[in-house]
Amino acid sequence: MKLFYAPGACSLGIHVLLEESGAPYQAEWLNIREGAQFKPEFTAINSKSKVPTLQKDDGSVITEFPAIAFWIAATNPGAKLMPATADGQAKALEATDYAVATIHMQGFSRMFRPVNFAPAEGDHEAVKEKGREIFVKGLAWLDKALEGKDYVAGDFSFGDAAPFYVVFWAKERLKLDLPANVAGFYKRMLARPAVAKVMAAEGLVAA
Ligand SMILES: N[C@@H](CCC(=O)N[C@@H](CS)C(=O)NCC(=O)O)C(=O)O
Repeated sequence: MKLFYAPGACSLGIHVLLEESGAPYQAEWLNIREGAQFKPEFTAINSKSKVPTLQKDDGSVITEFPAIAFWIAATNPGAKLMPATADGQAKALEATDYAVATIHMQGFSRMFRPVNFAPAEGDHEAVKEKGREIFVKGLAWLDKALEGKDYVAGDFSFGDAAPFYVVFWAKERLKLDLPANVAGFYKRMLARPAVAKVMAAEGLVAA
């Protein structure tokens, strides 16, 4: 199985889950800064031109963070990445979808790619400000979701991977002060051997 990733991108969460799963995998750096995602060699694998992309050993491909995260948890039962109850599974999916679809795609993307939301340069500051507002609101939601818990579904699960990468961006890229429960979650995540291994493999440093 092969994960196409870019260092510090949202694929970081899937990289962590693969490492946590114990399944054998290969991590292939796709240089999205230089446009490798648009080259025919890659679009033949994922026409969406995005990481994370997971290519299974039979050549079939899974795209979209939530789908990949769910599949890794479902196919590696021994790693206990899938919460045992329907309530726990719903919590894991809820946190994954909110982190990817709202905090990342609506918040972070507005801050880093304002042109995708407003073509006129004069509107970019307002777009960035809206993105920051969405991002900060997202962190506040996550803080509440983590109240009295170590991880979003109680025990560590696939549902922690997407919150992890957005919190990594909050702390290391946006230099935001993390709310208390989120700060505790980030510290616990960084202390996990699989996370430390992936951070090192991607050349990432947590301040
Ligand atoms: N909806 C996708 C989002 C993936 C995504 O936005 N990936 C970014 C990196 S964080 C990417 O590949 N960007 C390259 C590009 O847009 O050209 C998912 O859930 O996997």
